[in-house]
Amino acid sequence: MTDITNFQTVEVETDLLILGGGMAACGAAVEAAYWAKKNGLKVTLVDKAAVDRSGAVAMGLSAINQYVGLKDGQNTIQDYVNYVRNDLMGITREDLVANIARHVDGSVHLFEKWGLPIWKDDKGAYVHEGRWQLMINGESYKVIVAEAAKNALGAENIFERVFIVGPLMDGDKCAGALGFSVRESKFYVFKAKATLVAMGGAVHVFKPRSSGEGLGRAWYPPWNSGSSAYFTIQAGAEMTCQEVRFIPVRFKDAYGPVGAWFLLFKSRATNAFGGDYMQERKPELENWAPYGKVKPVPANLRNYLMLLDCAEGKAPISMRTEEAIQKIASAAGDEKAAKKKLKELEAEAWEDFLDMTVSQALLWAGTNTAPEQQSSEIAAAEPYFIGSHSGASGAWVSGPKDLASGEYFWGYDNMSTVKGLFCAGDASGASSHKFSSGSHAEGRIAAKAAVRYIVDEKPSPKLDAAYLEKARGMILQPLKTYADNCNKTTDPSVNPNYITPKMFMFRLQKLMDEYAGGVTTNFTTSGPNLKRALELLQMLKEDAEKLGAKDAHELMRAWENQQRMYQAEAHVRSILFREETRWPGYYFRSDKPKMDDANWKVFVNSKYDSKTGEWTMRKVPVKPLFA
Ligand code: SFD
Ligand code: AMP
Repeated sequence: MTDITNFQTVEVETDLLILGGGMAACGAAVEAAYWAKKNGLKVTLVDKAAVDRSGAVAMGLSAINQYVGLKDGQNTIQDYVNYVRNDLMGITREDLVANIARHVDGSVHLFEKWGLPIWKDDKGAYVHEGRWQLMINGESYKVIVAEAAKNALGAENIFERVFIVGPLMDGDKCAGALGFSVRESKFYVFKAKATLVAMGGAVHVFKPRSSGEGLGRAWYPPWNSGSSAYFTIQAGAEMTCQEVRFIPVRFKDAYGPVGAWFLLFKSRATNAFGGDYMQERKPELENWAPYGKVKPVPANLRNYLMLLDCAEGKAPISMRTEEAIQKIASAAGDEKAAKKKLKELEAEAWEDFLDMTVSQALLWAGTNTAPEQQSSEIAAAEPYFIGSHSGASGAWVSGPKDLASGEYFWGYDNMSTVKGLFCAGDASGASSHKFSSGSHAEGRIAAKAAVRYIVDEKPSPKLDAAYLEKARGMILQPLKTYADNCNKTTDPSVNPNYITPKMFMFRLQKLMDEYAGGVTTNFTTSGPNLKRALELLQMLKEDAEKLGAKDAHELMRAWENQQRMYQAEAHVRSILFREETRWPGYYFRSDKPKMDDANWKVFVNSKYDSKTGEWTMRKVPVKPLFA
């Protein structure tokens, strides 16, 4: 049990505060260090874990999913913008996507320079998985990217294993962040002139498919708990696309990636009767025109066609690995060449998982799955909030001066609507398909702008001692609640005076699953269900004050789940506000089953007022950058 009276308050003063240590934060660190040196500024980075292996890339990756190839003339920025616009069913901030697209190759070239092995063909050209994706030997991807960030900032400016709870406000400006160590009894106050939020997306807001011991097994990392969303929501930043969740189709139960199979190996997925849903259900795509007719078919529509098969009793769905491997091998030439190619493909298939989803390789081994001999089951995962992949949720940020205007521009790239608060990676919204490389590039963009903001505006945040004391009390309260009550029952995990973080999480997940379109309802919801979800969320919010935590680790869990709860509320309110179904395959509103371009080809933005607890919602027009 942790005694809160022993908690020391540590104050750290800095110029630029980078929150998170993932892809966007590491990009930010490298860029900020360069500009900070020129301007004599201090940069501090805070990660809840260890930067070497934190965030979504902790296990490594087997592909870099965004590479535009501008130098070689492979593609144009407009090509990438078109791809993202189509994949998001028309709803995207093209200025933000273009800004990342014009910088992303630079990040990829840096990765290679720092030692990341990118596959090359006989002529020395990058091996593409698909049009935008490069194959890598990425087991140590994060370690390599982290090393550069750490070298740039210096160990003395990096705080690891410090969990950030929320913003430190100076009136309506962001003046830093508040958090605590998950190893020592320390409460942290980070005072900063500018703050860059890059604490990833949100996992485990919905009930996962995994249960029991496997509960933590998810596609995206369960330790990304909605800290970015909570931070920006509480700071009063306008949020966008909170309805645009992502549901990835993955190899079932261990969440192995499908990209290499579909794109590199050109595999098909078929239903239990051998039918190819992408072919058999093509006419359905007409209902979602013009996006249903584009190539590639948007990710949510690919999901949707598969889910229609499942709803008709045609599951399980299988990736036809054996068919794809045999086809490529036999095209290699005579029997000897085919055999050699088969061995090569077998190795590549296993490596694809070993590079980024080791547990999928273990599951294949444990189930005697030889991909060259038999197909393997795939399924839609549970919903995730991830603005950097094929979802779009995040803060509403300013675009760059040369590409953005009107409602899309207010001075500094990637600054949210709160002064001094910048966002990148999963934390910034409406600019999907940045993935690992684009998140790194966006971190660089945001950090450069944040330094410029500090130099131009010379902010001098003021802190109020009473405000800090109150915030400290609130953040540490779960420890006190537990300590005061844990001896009142024989089993401390069951106690009428507090709720444990895990039980709280189960309650959140159950209501989101059943009312907000989780796995149980085949991703279907409706107005009445969403209203019920809001009622239950309100009661959960009241009970959040009764969270109990036995130690610093549980204190982190307590706050992670409160962060998830706010992400959940933003999501439910946004789906309810958008009176149409635009992304079937991600979610379906049964009471508004059609897409309505006339009224809803707009962004749904939301804003929370932490003083009144009120949310406001509004539509913002989608303005194309390219015709
Ligand atoms: O194909 C706090 N991603 C893929 N990207 C690719 O480019 N190629 C792939 O092959 C990809 N695939 C993939 C991917 C992710 C995962 C999990 C798998 C497979 C299995 C996506 C990218 O990884 C993703 O887009 C970026 O990493 C996003 O970057 P960023 O910086 O927004 O998030 P992060 O890297 O997860 O970092 C978050 C950081 O925040 C810290 N943090 N720190 C302090 N206080 C708190 N409260 C905090 N909460 C979180 C984290 O520790 C971390 O450092 S494929 O299969 O899709
Ligand atoms: P994934 O492994 O599913 O995350 O996919 C990696 C990349 O390939 C992402 O950019 C996906 O959008 C893309 N992708 C995956 N499957 C397909 C597909 N069937 N058609 C087009 N693009 C795909």
